[in-house]
Amino acid sequence: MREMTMKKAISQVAHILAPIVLVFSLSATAFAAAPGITGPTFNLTAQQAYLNQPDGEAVYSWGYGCNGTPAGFAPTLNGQTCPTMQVPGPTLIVHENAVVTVTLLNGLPNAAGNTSILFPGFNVTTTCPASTAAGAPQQGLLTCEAAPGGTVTYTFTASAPGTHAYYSGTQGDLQIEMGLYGAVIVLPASVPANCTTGYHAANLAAEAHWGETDFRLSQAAYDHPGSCYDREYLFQWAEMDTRIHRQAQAQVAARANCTVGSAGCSLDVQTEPYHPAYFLINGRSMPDLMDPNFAGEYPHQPYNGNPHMHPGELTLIRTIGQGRWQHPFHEHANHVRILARDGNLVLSGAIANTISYNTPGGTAASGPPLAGLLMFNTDTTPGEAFDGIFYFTGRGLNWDPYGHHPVSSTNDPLATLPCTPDANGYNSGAPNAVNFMEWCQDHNKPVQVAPFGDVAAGGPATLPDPNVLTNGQWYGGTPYLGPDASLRAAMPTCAANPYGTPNPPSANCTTLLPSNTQANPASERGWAFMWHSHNEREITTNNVFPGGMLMMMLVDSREFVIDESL
Ligand SMILES: [Cu+2]
Repeated sequence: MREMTMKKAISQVAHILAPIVLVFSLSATAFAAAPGITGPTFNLTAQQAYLNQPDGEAVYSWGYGCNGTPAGFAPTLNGQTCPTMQVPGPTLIVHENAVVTVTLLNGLPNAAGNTSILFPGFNVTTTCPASTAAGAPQQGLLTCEAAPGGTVTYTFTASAPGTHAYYSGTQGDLQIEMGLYGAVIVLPASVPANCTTGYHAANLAAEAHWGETDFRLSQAAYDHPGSCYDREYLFQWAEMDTRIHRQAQAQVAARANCTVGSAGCSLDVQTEPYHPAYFLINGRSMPDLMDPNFAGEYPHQPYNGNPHMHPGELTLIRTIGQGRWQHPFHEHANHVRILARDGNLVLSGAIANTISYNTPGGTAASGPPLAGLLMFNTDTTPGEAFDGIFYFTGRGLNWDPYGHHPVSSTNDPLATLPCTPDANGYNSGAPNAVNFMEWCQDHNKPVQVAPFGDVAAGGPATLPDPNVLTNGQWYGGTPYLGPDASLRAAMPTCAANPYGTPNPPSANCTTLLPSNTQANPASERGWAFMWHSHNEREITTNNVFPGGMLMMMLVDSREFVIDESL
């Protein structure tokens, strides 16, 4: 009963919000990638600025940014910048064994006091700066600190590849909450040979055929044959309690330009009880996170959350819990195989334990086998990172995702594409085809029941009339992938099977448009899946649904070019 009421309330809110959501989502098509700056020398600054939220709020925050132009950006994306303050901080991209130097300038207001950075998992060396004349201590509880206006330098060797967090080591309950956190990505020194064989080779051939650019930072996440990947994204999860931010803002204003070290030149912000109102992925809330990387509307929130992938691509999901709460991150469409936690590969037995096995990319390898869990829900844990491998092929749907059918028709030439199963059952030998990596066992199985299906027994489902699917751009759309998807999704209003020769779809024969969550290109015929927090409270923005930790993942059929530079 209570649940019913709650659902009703949510659906009413959703109805009221629908026009607003539509306005927000009519932005340019956005893609994601895992953008960052390259080292191994980084000059960062900690500064204050305002973070934009979809309800119109601009929340006073602190963040790390670039102190000067960085050595480089990776990958190359449109409009890339490194502002003096951003949340999350710039992603620091380095190679294994590099000697990394990070110099931090404390550009926070004087009243905010000292600040610092921790690099958990690395052996950091640092020489604490001499105390300032004002007497501010430079040796904090956890690491050397920079006084307001001062700098501190940290040096460490990027001893092992993987995804790591960095964050403030000073007054963490306040400074991390205010936004002082970011990611370090360490790329392996060498790439395992099998990353360019098997399915990875076929994916590269498909990419070349369709003219797609490779936006990966590497071809493997680790020095391990089971860690090759075809695409990658980084997601940093955190939440914000605006009462803390407002207190900090008011106290900073009241003590503007106070003398460092003098009595009263400090903050006394209450960080408990904790009641976050904003739930962020990469510093943005839904739907803002689906706008492009480096979008001008978010000068201090440059990183987005809008993953795309093609069927069969092994997608590396780098995730860090940067907030104070654990968040149940659920990736719809498939489970996630955990590869590593905090840069530690999850292996079975000793490193020396060597067996022969097949990698997720379909190639033979030998070495210590991976032992990570296959997870329905991948919790983010505060301060902890995980790397996982996700892929989607449509296997097990029990219908043909491309709408192929056994009745050949000149009206629908793509409907006769072949599907030749490899040893694993996929159409992997056809990198030039729209249905590359189709799961052949479901080939030619239409989704619709007779008379609209093409098999005598009908398909597994009857499609609804499109007239009932009027939820703006937030509707499921055609059940088919590919350039011909809307043509294939003929509705029960059709007088006859539109693909029965020789009739083309008639005027009575309404078809479903593709599944879209934004004003995506007309050529995009993908499926959208929600990737979100499974805590309903966290898919709100300041208590209004939908918002918060909610992004859309798009599976785009192979002919659609995923351009992550946009
Ligand atoms: Cu879910």
